[in-house]
Amino acid sequence: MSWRYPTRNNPGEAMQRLWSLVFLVVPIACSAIYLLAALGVPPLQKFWLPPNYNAGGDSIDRLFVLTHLVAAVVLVLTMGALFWFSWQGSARAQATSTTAHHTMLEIVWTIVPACVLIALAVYQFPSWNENKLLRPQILDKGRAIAQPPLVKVVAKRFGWEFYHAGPDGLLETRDDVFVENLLVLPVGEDVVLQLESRDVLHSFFVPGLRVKQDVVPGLPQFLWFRVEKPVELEMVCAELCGWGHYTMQGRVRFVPRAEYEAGILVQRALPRSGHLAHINPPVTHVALRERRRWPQPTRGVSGNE
Ligand SMILES: [Cu+2]
Repeated sequence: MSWRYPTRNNPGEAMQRLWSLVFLVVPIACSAIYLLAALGVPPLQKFWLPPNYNAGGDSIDRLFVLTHLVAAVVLVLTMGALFWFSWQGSARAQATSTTAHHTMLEIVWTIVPACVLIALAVYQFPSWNENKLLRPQILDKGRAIAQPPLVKVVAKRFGWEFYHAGPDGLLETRDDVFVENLLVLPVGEDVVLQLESRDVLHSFFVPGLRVKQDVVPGLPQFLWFRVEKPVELEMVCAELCGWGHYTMQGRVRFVPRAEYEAGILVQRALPRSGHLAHINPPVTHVALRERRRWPQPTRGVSGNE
């Protein structure tokens, strides 16, 4: 290949070369940032996912990495081709290609991505089963039944209500314990949550557990996970649900079973809107209380949010 430097005869060539370089430099810079974030290099590590605490989250992480590797290969190939052809084209801007159609090329770039997507879909079956289909089971009078939920999570504009099953272990009974924006759960066992919405679409997202589930009005959902050590994690709403969507944050705290049960008993003695305050009160409580004092939108005016 031979290329010419810009001349008076071809004044647009320099600009075309500049754009070719943009196609090369932008993906390289983005990929470098992405790679450094994945490797945990500060301060870029905050762009990556936090550590995973859910046993079922490992398969999701493997799927995440594999999907990104596939996407990286596609990115390098397509951006490389884009750079190469635009650079070459800029050197012979006046030349006109006679190729309008290439059947074999189109067959290849349709079948190869289709095969890759099918392979990814098959690869994720076990993870989907573990995290979405095969709810943990318990024995009830010698019969295996789906494990009942321990907490009912009610999403609303703009916050989370948590109804913890009381000492009877059942939901929607008189001994349920209500806590707002703080979900307390036991470690070392499978936990099932029942998700409901009081108003619009929300999404229950705990990055540290790798769980994200849409919460749909009128359609209770179930979600399960297992955490092996005490930890407190961030919880957010991942569905744009209105003006205060960004304030819809909560905490999920995993404590030993004994501490969980003691907390439930203490909580039952408190007024209905109290918190599990004796369990190492979090700093976030102040912020969460403040948030509830925020003005609420007037009824009827907020329909288009
Ligand atoms: Cu929301």
